[in-house]
Amino acid sequence: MSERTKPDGISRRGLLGATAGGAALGVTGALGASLAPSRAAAQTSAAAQAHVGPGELDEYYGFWSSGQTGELRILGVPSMRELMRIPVFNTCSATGWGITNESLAIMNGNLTEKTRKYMEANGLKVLPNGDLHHVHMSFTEGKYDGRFLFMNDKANSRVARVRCDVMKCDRIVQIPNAKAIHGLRPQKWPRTNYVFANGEDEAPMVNDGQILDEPDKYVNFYTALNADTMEVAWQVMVSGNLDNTDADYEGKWAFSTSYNSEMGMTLPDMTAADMDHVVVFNIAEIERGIAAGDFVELNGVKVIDGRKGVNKKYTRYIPIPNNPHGCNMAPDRIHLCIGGKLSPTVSVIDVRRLDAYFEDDSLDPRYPVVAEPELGLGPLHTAFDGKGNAYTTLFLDSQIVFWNIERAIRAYNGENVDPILSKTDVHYQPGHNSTTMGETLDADGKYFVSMNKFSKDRFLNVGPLKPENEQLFVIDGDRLHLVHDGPTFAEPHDSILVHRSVMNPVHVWDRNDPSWAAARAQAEADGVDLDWGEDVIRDGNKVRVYMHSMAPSFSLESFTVQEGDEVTVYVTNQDDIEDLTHGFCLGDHGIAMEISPQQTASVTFVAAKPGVFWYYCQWFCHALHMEMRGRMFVEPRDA
Ligand code: CUK
Ligand code: CUA
Ligand code: CA
Repeated sequence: MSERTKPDGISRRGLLGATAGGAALGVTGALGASLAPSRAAAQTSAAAQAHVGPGELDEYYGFWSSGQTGELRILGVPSMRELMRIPVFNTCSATGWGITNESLAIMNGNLTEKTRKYMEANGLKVLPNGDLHHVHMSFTEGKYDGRFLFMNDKANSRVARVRCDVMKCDRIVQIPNAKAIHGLRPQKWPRTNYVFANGEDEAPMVNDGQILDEPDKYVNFYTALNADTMEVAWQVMVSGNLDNTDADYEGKWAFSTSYNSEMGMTLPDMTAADMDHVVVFNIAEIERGIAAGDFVELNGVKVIDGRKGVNKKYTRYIPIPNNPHGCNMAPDRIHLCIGGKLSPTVSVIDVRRLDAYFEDDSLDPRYPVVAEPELGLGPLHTAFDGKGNAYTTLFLDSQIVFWNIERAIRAYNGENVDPILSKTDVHYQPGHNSTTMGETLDADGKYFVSMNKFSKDRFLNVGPLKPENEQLFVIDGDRLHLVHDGPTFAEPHDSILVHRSVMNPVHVWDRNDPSWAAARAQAEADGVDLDWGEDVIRDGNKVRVYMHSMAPSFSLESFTVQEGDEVTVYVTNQDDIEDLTHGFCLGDHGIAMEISPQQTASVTFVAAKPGVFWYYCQWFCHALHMEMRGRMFVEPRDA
């Protein structure tokens, strides 16, 4: 959209946006009233720049975490149109995620033994919830490489991966030892070999009930996963808890904020100290330590002791005020920005000072801190424009503060310069923010998104539960022009904005895709053609039903099983036309699934109810979509 100016695209909506934006911007900055007309003009042209007409394609993919909904969402930016929802830690009625055998294998394939036992005791086929806070893409040499997206589940201590070729989750891993995986980042350099994941909740190292209310025996774990195999590579035991994490642009360091260095168990205790810390992890030293056997094995994971003062080769603790939160590496490759949260400051760490910091014990504990500008109340997360500037969300002030890193360093060194370039009101209480390509070396400073926790009066009232609000701005020098307010259901937590040139998803499935390898192996064992077969195979009280679909029919218009049989239905969609998805929904059985072009999906259930049950296609596919159905006959056992 950038190269395009569209005077004809200026709509009533654009002009209304200009009015609202003008009002929002009018509150702050040293801009006199005389500038108002030119500001309105800039706002109008920003609205035109961000306008994406019907049928036009967006310039950026926005990958959105959904917080407690547990899914990943894809938005088009700048239109902010929601393009897709990818179920990950949730279950999904439309796609069958959490219902199909293929999804259950992914969701349940890497759970801890304890969780398995818990699920069994509670009759759970799947953990039904997740809390997906952070989504980030795989990197090659500091740039998005379009291979994978990685995301966390704070609720059940999991990490998931989504394949960018098909936009489906292919791996979910529950992390042993660590509790409440919160911060998550892929390694940026030389490529994403590791995915780093923070455990937020403190618990005994061996959490088997022998130790309960003895917080002095609690620990926390920093986890590195092998991004290719999604196996846990190693963990580091740390002092204090862990909140957010990021990695540098050299592959040398990873960082974590901790708001509970106190190891407090109550709010007053967690906020007692003026200083908490950022943990710096020395990746090469940790790898050397693992190789040299300096670890304990805990639940199958090699754990290095990186607690404060134990082995200063592995970790260092930089004192930071005060319950720090956001952890964001700038694309200048040098500066790490830590949001102070209870402190009005952002602490800037110069990663070039870390080698000396690790080597020389006599250095001041705060030696790597090179700036600490006071920016406003409740600084949480920082995004970057690739031009040396930073945008920090101020939760309590409901503002975005735009500031310059170099000026902040000069001010820290005693010069009389103000690092703050502007402040912009947002509505209301922003948590994360993101800029186009902003967490990569390709940061382009075009668009800015503020993800706000409250919408209050911003939309029609929908009852006591309100949507949250995300706002899109065009970046124009030191100004942000508001061009879009968009309500979101729980919750616009975090996002990354990826230029569309990075992405190249397929249009239909490849029949050789590994997603249904188990179905293919079973079909081969049954002597059935998975692609085109229509067979009912009886194997004791197990029945396997194979069929394919071509609009507008299933190749089996009926099949018969007996009451109590364990039935598996395999459906292969033989349509290969783009966008011709079929579904399989079995009435009164809680079974539904998506079968996209050239895909195979399967589902297993016990036919516990004798009678006639219709199955039907649940994705609209054809003029005779309603007629795309068939019957399952369940014969009574004693008949
Ligand atoms: S944390 Cu929520 S606003 Cu989970 Cu990314 Cu900062
Ligand atoms: Cu097939 Cu609807
Ligand atoms: Ca604290």
